[in-house]
Amino acid sequence: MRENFLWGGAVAAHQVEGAYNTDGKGLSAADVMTGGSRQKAREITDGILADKYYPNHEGIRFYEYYREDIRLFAEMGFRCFRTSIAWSRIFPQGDEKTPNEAGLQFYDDLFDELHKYGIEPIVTLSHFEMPYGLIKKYGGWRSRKMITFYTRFAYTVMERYRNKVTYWMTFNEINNQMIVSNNIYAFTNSGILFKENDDREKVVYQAAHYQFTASAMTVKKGHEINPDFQIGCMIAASPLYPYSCNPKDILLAQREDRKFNLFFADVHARGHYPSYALKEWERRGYELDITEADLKTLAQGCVDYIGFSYYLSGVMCADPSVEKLGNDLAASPDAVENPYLPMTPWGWTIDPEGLRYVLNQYYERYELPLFIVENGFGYEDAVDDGQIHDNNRIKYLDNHIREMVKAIEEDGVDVIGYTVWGCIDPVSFTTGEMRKRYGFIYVDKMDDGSGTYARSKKDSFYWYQDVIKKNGHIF
Ligand code: BGP
Repeated sequence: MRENFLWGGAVAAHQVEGAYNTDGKGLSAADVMTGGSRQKAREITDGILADKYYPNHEGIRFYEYYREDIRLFAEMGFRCFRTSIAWSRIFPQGDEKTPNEAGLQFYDDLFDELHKYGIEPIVTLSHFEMPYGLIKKYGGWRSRKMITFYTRFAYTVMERYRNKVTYWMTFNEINNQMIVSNNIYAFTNSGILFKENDDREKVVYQAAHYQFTASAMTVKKGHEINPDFQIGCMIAASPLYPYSCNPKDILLAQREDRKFNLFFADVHARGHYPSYALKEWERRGYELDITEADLKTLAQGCVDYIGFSYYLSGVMCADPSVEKLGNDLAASPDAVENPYLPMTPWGWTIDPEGLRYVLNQYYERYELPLFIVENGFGYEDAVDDGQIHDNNRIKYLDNHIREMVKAIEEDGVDVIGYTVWGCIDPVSFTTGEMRKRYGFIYVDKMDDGSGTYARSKKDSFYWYQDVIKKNGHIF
């Protein structure tokens, strides 16, 4: 383990801050998404409708409570805290020329508060919360103009916080949008609402190309602003296993793993398109808007590290007689259930060894430092006489940390840090619920927005404090 291993927690601005229209903030993609559940998908509405409930508008009022919350993070011994900068606080509509000073000031105060306790801020630039104005006016990342707006935002905040933030990530879970079976991922990643005649994958590849270009420009400029900056990508790493030793399953799993996971890391890490993707586009007759200048830019902006989230794994099966999952989580239409793994009540497989697997897979492929910037257990906690005994969460995290330590100490993988997702209960991204809780800190807010917003420590709070104290050697 690195001595200065970055133990901490992670959230995103839109899932915690609230204050959705305070101090000049504009609407973001997350502000037009209603509450939902595992059974009922969140709706994306055309602006804000009076009769709908939007859970991100209040978040958990972190905008108001952040000092108190950071004090609790410090008590756990956090060495870092990952959040995002809400783009729409800085450029409320997205296409302004000058930033909103009140928005910039908020993050100055937030980062200062973290540094007061020696907590390193880890910043995601775009985490599912692009300005809604850019979606309405330009169709989001369908438009090349987004490169200009995004880089203006990125350069502004990198200049402003050049001495306060070292670790950056350009786009959260950029590969999610490859799941085109519904609109939520393309909308949250790229502000794209699919039209009836869209070839959805083509639309997504085009948007991703503009994002890769913007990301590479950001990496390059970031290193000019401060050569110490560490700028990474952020991938939702969900390994896809073959269902059997039938070579058809092996090849299918390889193909789908590339498409849904590795393609995105390949471009960020290597600075060019992999041959398998170029062939795929050729076969499909895709002529994307990719210029020579863009390709040069990609080559000049390779990331310093690979940040990734890890929650679950999937299984690919080529045999048509085996029943397919056919749900949104499955990503690929050929995904089937894994008979060896349990699932959370939200249908996410629990696979600690998969974490060791992806750590090895990514390290071997890129030979770059890795940063596990999300891993966590979404579960409905019971409050028992003011106490929250979240043993399931402790078990989940414990098992994952053990596998990470094995990857580091037995396999030689270089890992920078580990931040637990939703270290304080956030609004769930996929469902908009509060009941799907992740935190070490409980927030008294319910799915309908009721509650006092009071914070209390769960049993996992003390457990994680001990993990950090022992630098992960908990066994
Ligand atoms: C990732 C996102 C986070 C987050 C997490 C858990 O996809 O980066 O924003 O919320 O997953 O997902 P959920 O909140 O839907 O349980």
